[in-house]
Amino acid sequence: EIPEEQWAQVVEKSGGPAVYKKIPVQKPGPDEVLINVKYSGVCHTDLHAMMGDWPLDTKMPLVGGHEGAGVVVARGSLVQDIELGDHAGIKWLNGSCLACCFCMQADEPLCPHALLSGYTVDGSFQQYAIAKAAHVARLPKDCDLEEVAPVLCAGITVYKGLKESGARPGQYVAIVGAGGGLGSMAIQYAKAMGLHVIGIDGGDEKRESCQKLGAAAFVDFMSSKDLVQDVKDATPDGLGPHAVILLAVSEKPFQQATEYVRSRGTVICIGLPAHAFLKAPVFDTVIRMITIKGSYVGNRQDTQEALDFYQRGLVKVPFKTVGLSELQDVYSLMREGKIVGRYVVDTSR
Ligand code: 8ID
Ligand code: ZN
Ligand code: ZN
Repeated sequence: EIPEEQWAQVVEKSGGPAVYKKIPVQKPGPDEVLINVKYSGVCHTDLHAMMGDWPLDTKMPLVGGHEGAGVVVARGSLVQDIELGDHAGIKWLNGSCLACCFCMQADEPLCPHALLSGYTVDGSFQQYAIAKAAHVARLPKDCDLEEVAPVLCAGITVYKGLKESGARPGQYVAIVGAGGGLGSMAIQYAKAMGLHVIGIDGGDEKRESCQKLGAAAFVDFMSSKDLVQDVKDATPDGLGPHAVILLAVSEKPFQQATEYVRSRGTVICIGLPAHAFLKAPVFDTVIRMITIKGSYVGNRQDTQEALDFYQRGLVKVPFKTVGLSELQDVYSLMREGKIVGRYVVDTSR
């Protein structure tokens, strides 16, 4: 039975807060499914969206959330390859046109008509959410919806970023922001891909978490006297990591990465601190042949591959679960940088 009304977290003005209240349940269009969201991960992007951090407007009022795992409860007339009762995931890319030059090449995150969950369309911080059937993640029937939720953004994004880095098995990768949601996942994907991981983050709790998840070395950005040297020293020949995955929500590490990346290495930018700029010395970038790239979520194939790592037991983010009603408290902890791993919200409370 699909109710007329449901609980949701609604942002009513840029800057927040999110308000826990009842709103109507929407009906899916012909090419859409309605998903009864059971659990949703809380990504730092949701906080950026509420705060209006980026030069791209959100819808308003806005239901955030884009790591939603649940059960398909209704589908439009054109939807054929997904059944009622199937497990499915709502990810950042809610829909795309499937016809532009980017969609044609499976670069659908670049689609100029892309719909973004919890940003330009309502997302998964509600009990019933809509997504385009073509884009929902197909989740196996036997998978734990609470545990898999963070794979739907954090997992897909870091998996794609690691692929974009071109790092090969046996090489070293620095993960910056390694104690956070994306970082905790990145350590494990990197390890599963045969890479050595240097985790960079701040504080003992994050150090312990990174080491437990498999980082070979940890550099504390808050206490290190010479971060660039410490990162280089964490590689056996002292020449620095072959790739750097930038997940931090601050500008400084984006300016430092080209200093410690190995010659011919690649710096992958994923974190999206507000109003930040990249800066690198031209001389070094040229004579050390450094590549600097952006990486943005993943396509449908990346999604299923990232989920496959989870299914094989290779990745599992450390997470804490609270009620959807407590979302605002999660944002407070996130703003203070106090979250190790991910928070997941349970939409039933
Ligand atoms: O597709 C994309 N590009 C994409 C997808 C998903 C998320 C981008 N993101 C962006 C988010 O919008 C956010 O800006 O990635 C960033 C990280 O998201 P998150 O992992 O959900 O955030 P978090 O859990 O708060 O972790 C951030 C970590 O960075 C550390 C913090 O201590 C925290 O553990 N950190 C900071 I702030 N400054 C640091 C520094 N100077 C740092 N770590 C190392 N050095
Ligand atoms: Zn996200
Ligand atoms: Zn398109």
